[in-house]
Amino acid sequence: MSRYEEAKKIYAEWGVDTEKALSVLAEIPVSVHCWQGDDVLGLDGSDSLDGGIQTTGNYLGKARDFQELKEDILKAFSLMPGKKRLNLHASYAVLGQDKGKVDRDAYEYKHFAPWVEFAKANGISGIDFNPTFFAHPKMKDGLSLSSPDEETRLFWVRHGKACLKIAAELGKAMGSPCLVNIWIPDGYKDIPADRLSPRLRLKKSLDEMLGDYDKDWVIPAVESKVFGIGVESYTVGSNEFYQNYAATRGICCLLDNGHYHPTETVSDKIPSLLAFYDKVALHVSRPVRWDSDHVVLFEDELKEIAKEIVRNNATDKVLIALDYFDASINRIGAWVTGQRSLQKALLYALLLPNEILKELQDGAKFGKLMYLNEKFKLFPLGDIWEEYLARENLSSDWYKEVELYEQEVLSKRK
Ligand code: RNT
Ligand code: ZN
Repeated sequence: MSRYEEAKKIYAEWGVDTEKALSVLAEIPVSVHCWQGDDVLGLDGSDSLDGGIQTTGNYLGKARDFQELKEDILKAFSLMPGKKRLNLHASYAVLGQDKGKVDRDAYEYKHFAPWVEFAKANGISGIDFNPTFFAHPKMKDGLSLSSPDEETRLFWVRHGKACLKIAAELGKAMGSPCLVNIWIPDGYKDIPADRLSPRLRLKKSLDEMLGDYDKDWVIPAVESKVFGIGVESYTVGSNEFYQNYAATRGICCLLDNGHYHPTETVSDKIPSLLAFYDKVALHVSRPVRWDSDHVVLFEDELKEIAKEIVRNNATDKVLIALDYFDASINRIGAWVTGQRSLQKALLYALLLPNEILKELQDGAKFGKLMYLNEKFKLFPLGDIWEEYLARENLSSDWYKEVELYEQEVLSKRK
């Protein structure tokens, strides 16, 4: 009997259907961020990052243009199992002749059509989109949508509107609604004299931006944050601000698991929001002591996040995206490791006897619940994972491909 067949029997004894788990896993879309390939620089002219987010490291082979980024995405995607969407930032506009002439408030669908062509040609199942409110000269004193300077604020409102229009086209072209995630870095390094006015301006800006968008093809979301480097004392787009905004405007919250106080967990926030919202969006990241955006690993909190998605039958309600960027190791390897970690966590959750575990909780059999949870940690997940990879024409020996690509392609980028 193969290792898979043996493992299948072990799980079946607890009523867990491994075949079902494998087929469900293969269909859960994961939106893979384009920005791991070039340290979040984008293609529209910025040469450094700001807004309290940082990449550290100087590993060879960063993608320097559209062509290289596409090549790298293809290489990374070829090593990732499961259904993939592509997550783009507005700063990845392919401007061509318009470079230096057209600013972010005037970007159009045509600047992203080449990405659609690329996505369609390569079996990518959808595109998601993010306005880029950072690393740009029109950020004034670190502020965008909350700026007290009306010209600045309106520039960024126009950028947001342009992005929502582009997103509608992206959604239609891909035949799948486009999640538009709004994150702004706006905040203050030190104790503010006025915490309310910036939030009122942000609220007004969002209302102006979201006044008219294509409800069939666009899913707007707002991403809160507790603090960023250089903006430690105050963040305009806080958790309370955005949750209330989303609830009153009928849009979606996006939870990034690097954006809360260290003992708060996004796994616990998912069911809290599912009690009120049809959809919840995620940025899966790995914060190490702060919102460091380390490569996602198969860790406990990731498993808890996956459990909340799977056991609440929310695989079509929770819109999963990845958000990490490491410039200190091979970027393709980083990309693949993070995406595979998430897939492993989803598989782990799909292979739990969730009904039995719930019954134990309801019957207050907490000792047995603990015993079973611990028992399942050592079940033969690895054998089911190998089978999943084999069915996706992949294997767990993938790093040699990364080494070869580094040798043949990345190391030649000087
Ligand atoms: C920043 C947010 C945001 C960005 C990306 C690049 O803290 O997490 O989602 O990481 O938009
Ligand atoms: Zn994020």
